[in-house]
Amino acid sequence: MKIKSVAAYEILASGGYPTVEARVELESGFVGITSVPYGASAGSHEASVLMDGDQARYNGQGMLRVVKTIQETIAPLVIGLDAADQRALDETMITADGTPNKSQFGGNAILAVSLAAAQAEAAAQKKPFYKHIAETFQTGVDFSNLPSPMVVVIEGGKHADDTTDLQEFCISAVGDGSAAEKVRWAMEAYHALKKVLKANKLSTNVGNEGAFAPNGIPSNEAPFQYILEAIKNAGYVAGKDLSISIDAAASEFYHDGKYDLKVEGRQLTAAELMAYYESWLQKYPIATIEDMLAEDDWDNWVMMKQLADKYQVELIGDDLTVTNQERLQKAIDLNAISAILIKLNQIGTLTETVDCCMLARKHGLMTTTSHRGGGETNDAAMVDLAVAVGSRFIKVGPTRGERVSKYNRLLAIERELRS
Ligand code: 2PG
Ligand code: MG
Repeated sequence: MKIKSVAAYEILASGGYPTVEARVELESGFVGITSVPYGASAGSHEASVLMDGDQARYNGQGMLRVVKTIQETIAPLVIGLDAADQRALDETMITADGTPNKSQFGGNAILAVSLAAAQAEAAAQKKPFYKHIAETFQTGVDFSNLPSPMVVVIEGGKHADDTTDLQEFCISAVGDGSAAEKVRWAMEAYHALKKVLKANKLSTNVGNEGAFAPNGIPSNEAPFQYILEAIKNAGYVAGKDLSISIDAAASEFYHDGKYDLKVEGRQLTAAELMAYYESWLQKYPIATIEDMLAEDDWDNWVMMKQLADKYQVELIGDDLTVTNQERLQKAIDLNAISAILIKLNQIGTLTETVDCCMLARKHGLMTTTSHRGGGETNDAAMVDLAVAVGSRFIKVGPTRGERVSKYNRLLAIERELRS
């Protein structure tokens, strides 16, 4: 079905700053509407998130330029194209942009149109979005295993003030059960965690992603104890039903060759940091670890992978790999990761995102599809993507509308598939 019109709007994202929404209408009258998120601790190799830079509006973070690019430059390129040929549509935009990181149009502009066109085509074909993605790219996923929740429960780093240097501590459902049951287990443990934090005289205010961001936490290790206690208090078995996942987002505390753990007043070399991590791997039921080292510290990533293998923990690349097939291929060649975080806006088109997931799958790497910490919207396309490519987990915060919309989408997909 041919694209008839493309419109774009400046809307608000969860952080109170703008993002962009695109609306694509097909000649048949079917419509797709999508908004795109962006990161707070974005990797430097990600597709560009173009902002206006006009300090008179939204501290320079307006989206009027992106809206204009979509309406005046991208729309004429794609109007008349067949929305069923997603690959050709995305390639048209990539080629016209012509830069390695989509900085001409903005990755946010291109992704908004890419996803809105895909949603319009799914509507035209009267298919749920995950099925449309799976069929368009022949992912071969049969939906018998839906992604499990990886719920961010404590956040620090760039997502909150005066708390852990590590960015995220998550509760991941690893036991057998339906998606609805797993969401419930993880959320019950999250609520139990509130009591544990209070008992330890820590604040239960929340950070960017709706997870607890306890000020004055004594160390980067303390959350493990609190989470273990919470899992137990909620009536679950750590390591069997629920496990711990962490995302260090280590690029954010890497300065001049050292890893600066402010909360502990220590500056560590990569080797010292990995020895510290190993003490955690020995003690705690950890399922996955992410971005434990900086985004270009490749040699140490290789060492970290050996450590992860020793303790049978999945090592996820995020800022390292940025949903980019070239960086993923390098990580595979070096044996630097066993898993990859997937974020649509890191690369900027649906086609490249699915291709990256398929490359990971071909090499036996699991995928975890993720929300963003800077600005999210209620758009839940990331969940349909996760289902379509067979991601093991979706990583999303536990509270606030733009986070629970993702879990609610997962529940809706499960209801539809199992009814
Ligand atoms: C991450 C993400 C999501 P941000 O590092 O995995 O939690 O954070 O979107 O800020 O990059
Ligand atoms: Mg990360």
